Amino acid sequence: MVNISSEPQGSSREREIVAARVIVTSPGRNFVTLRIETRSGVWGLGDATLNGRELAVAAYLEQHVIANLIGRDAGRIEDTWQFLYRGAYWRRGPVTMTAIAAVDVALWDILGKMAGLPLYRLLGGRSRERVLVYGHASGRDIEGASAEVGRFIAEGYRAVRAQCGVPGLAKPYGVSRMKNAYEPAESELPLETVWSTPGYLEIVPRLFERLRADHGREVELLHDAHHRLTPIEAARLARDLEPYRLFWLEDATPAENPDGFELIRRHSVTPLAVGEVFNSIFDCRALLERQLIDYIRTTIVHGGGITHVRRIADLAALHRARTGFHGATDLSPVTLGAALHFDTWVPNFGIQEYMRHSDETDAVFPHDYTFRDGCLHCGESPGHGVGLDEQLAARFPYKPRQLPIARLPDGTMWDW
Ligand code: EZ4
Ligand code: CO
Repeated sequence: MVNISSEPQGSSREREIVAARVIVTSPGRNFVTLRIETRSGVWGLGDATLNGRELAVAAYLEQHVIANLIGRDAGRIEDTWQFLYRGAYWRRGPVTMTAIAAVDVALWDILGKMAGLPLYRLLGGRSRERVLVYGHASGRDIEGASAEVGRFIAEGYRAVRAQCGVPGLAKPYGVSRMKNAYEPAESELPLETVWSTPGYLEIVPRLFERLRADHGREVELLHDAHHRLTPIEAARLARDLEPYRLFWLEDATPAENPDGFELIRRHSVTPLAVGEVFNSIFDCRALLERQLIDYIRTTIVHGGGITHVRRIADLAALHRARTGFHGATDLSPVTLGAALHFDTWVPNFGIQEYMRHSDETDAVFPHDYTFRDGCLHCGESPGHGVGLDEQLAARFPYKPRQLPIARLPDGTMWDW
């Protein structure tokens, strides 16, 4: 064995993983966090939250992963990733890749703390001064949505996602009922919502026409169709939205079949974003290689961690696609912190989604990132800069919650 005790990041004995555990907490919504500890006492955190399926990932980690981590060198991040991915034989899938991501991010956090460096510096240093984010505005009607977009602009946002109610539909995706942020996983069993496409295709172009009239051309506007449209319907919407110059149209149609995006592309130049439900580079590959999308949304927590998502970002860069990480509130502050370091480094950054976490969530996960002038700024503390107050976390026990489902008016199961 080579003597590596003089390595700046501690000796291999100091880096040995001696403990790992899963913390489940629900400060307003459920979060699963993995905490890995080394012999030196340095510890790291990784997010393992998979909305509506949280305990599957917790069990995957507790029952099948943690015992494999004990005794390993925390500095061998790549080897640990390959061990968990290749070694398990059963590859990919949201549960597996979220569990791997939790380990990966916790190890990067440990590496940063041992090196005394913020994560973005480990990745290769700063590529930009700030991280452009977009917020979520919604309203029951066009009027309300436009007022809400105005409030975001007044708060300094330069990019806003806008959703509005559809006449005749009680609960369309993305429209909050109260003033508080939109939180879809709000019932123990899935809430049944009704979906109908024709009214939606009518109102969305009128919403954006109004938003441009009210708020001008400068603000970046985004929209999420949340997998509700068939490819030809998505093509129509993308074409109808062209005059309003969207930053992107998200999840225009389900992406299992990349040919759907080919069809949209043939008809429209509205930029397309997709990938928040992807979990590996293989989900992204055809869409990127065939230049069918402009922004890739696959994020650290569901895409196997930093080690894997940076490969996705590199593949995207080959095809001039940029990152636009998912950042809804079901991605914990640990993921947001790690994402902001990634966003600060990655050369082909596009935008970062940002839905503010609740005050309870922020208290349970103290962090050093800050919001200023429509942008987020990662902190300078070592690692990803997000902690966990376990005593406080224990005061918020897990609550079973599932995402809603959507059916057509005749009862046919549809994509939510
Ligand atoms: O529905 O994160 O762009 N953001 C979204 C989110 C997702 C939730 C699912 O867990 O589409 O609101
Ligand atoms: Co989305």
